[in-house]
Amino acid sequence: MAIRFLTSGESHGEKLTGIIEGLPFGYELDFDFINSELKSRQTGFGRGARMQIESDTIKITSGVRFAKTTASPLAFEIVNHDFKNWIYPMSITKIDYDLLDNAQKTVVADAVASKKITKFRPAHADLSGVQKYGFDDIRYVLERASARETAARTAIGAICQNILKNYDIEFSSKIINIGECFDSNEFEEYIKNFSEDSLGGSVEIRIKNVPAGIGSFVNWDRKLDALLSKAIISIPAVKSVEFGLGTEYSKKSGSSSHDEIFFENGKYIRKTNNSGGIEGGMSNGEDIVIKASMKPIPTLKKPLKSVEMTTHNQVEAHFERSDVCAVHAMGVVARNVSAYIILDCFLDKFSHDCKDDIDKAYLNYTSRLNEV
Ligand code: EPS
Repeated sequence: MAIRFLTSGESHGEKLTGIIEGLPFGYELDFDFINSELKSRQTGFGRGARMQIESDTIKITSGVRFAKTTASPLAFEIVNHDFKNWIYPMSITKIDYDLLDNAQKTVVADAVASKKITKFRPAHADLSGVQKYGFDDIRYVLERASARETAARTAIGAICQNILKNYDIEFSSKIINIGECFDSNEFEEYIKNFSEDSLGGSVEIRIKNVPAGIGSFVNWDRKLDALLSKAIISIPAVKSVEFGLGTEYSKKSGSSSHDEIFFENGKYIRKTNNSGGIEGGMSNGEDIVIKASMKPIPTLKKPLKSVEMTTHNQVEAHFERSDVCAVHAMGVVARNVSAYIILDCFLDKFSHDCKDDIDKAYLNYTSRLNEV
């Protein structure tokens, strides 16, 4: 492991914070690009009203000087503009009611009480989270188990993409399906039909120009597909990750599915890419092609049956403002967490602490790849 990161932040707290450690010295960052990835994560049909409140931009507070990485830990913040509406319910300090007059006391107490949640949402972290910690308020779970945190992971991945662009490594994502709809021209209309409900879907993430040999066949925990899977499955609501033909492989014979190897114009090539660019836990030089699928968002306007935690009465689940569909956003997050993994494995391969040395190691390696 060459790099690591940590994020913090609640959905309606003051801000998200991230720290990335291990970035080499000397990579120029394009702040517009990082912000454009953050903006893209906020778009897509089916997003809720929250996205009109936020306008995510990164504020880097250390680890960068004159727009270049310094090799020190890179820290950043993304502000939650909605926090101004949550100052009392999300207060970091104890609320000292003795300092308030009677009218203020009522307003503040009502604001805090109105945000307490006691009805579990099926398919959310709510119930298991409360059982795990013994919370008396589901909000403790909701705030951190929120997809809001993925803004920080997107910023981290965008920084990684920025660095990998120096080696022509490119990331993209596109929606394959939303619910039963596979026609991109019809996604908007399809989602409108579910405005009282929610929808999941699948995306394809494509990574171009990763040289062969990134990752490892030697140890289980350094396999590139294992690492990418872990990064993507940890995005809220993602339930499956596949590479290339993925689950379709299980229906095929070896002779009808494996990618044959050729040597043409001085290069090793494959004419098909059923493996999705990864063989034996390593990149093979073809595009890395990943399919990630997410379940419908658990928060529903017409809630499902659930239980109220203080009475154990059968009730309808909690509803609060939410998205109907976040499949596009999931694709943006997925390509960015993939960028983090690719950079980590890339730096394991070309392990140096500054750009000039990494450039030389990369050139030396890629120029001998077709000599074997
Ligand atoms: C989320 C609920 C919604 C989403 C949020 C994730 O927020 P709110 O409850 O404030 O309306 O918009 O996603 C984001 C804030 C984001 O940036 O992606 C949830 O419950 O997980």
